[in-house]
Amino acid sequence: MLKVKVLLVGPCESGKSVLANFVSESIEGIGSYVPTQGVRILEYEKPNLNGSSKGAGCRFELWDCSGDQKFETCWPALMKDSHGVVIIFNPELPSHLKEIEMWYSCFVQQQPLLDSQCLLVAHHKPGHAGDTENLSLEFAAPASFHCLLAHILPLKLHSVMR
Ligand SMILES: Nc1nc2c(ncn2[C@@H]2O[C@H](COP(=O)(O)OP(=O)(O)O)[C@@H](O)[C@H]2O)c(=O)[nH]1
Ligand SMILES: [Mg+2]
Repeated sequence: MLKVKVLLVGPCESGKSVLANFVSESIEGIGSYVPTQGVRILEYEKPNLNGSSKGAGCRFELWDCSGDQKFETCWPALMKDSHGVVIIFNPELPSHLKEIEMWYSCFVQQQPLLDSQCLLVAHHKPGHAGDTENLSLEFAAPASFHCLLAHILPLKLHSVMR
């Protein structure tokens, strides 16, 4: 079975843990904010990647990293052997916009990873000013993740077969 390690990084309170829980179908619901300390690792399996029952399976590790830069000394250890990075930010917060470049530089450019192994997610919390149609994470997140995985998996398969 293939193993794929994907990091979720970005500013504090951007929705990394909510997104990680949702994608991995974790039972942890959405409640009051609990800052992630260091990292949480969530695992989930996709038994057949191409939709047929005979396809190869894949085990995903989602590394839900803290947005607090006090954990910066741990970042090299978190990044080791990762196949993809998802940067999540809240586009309504100017402080988050300023931070994106730093997260991209540290987690994508310095590894280095290809841009096709990186996904930038602008995550609006429900109830924000432009939320007229009440589109939520439930609709946006799986599509974005599948886009990222579609990029990462061929690269991973290539490295396995070499
Ligand atoms: N209802 C709802 N609340 C959200 C959503 N995204 C973030 N939140 C709220 O924002 C808080 C912070 O999100 P969290 O994922 O913990 O942030 P991070 O892990 O620090 O990036 C959560 O405790 C939720 O209350 C969402 O899609 N739906
Ligand atoms: Mg968190």
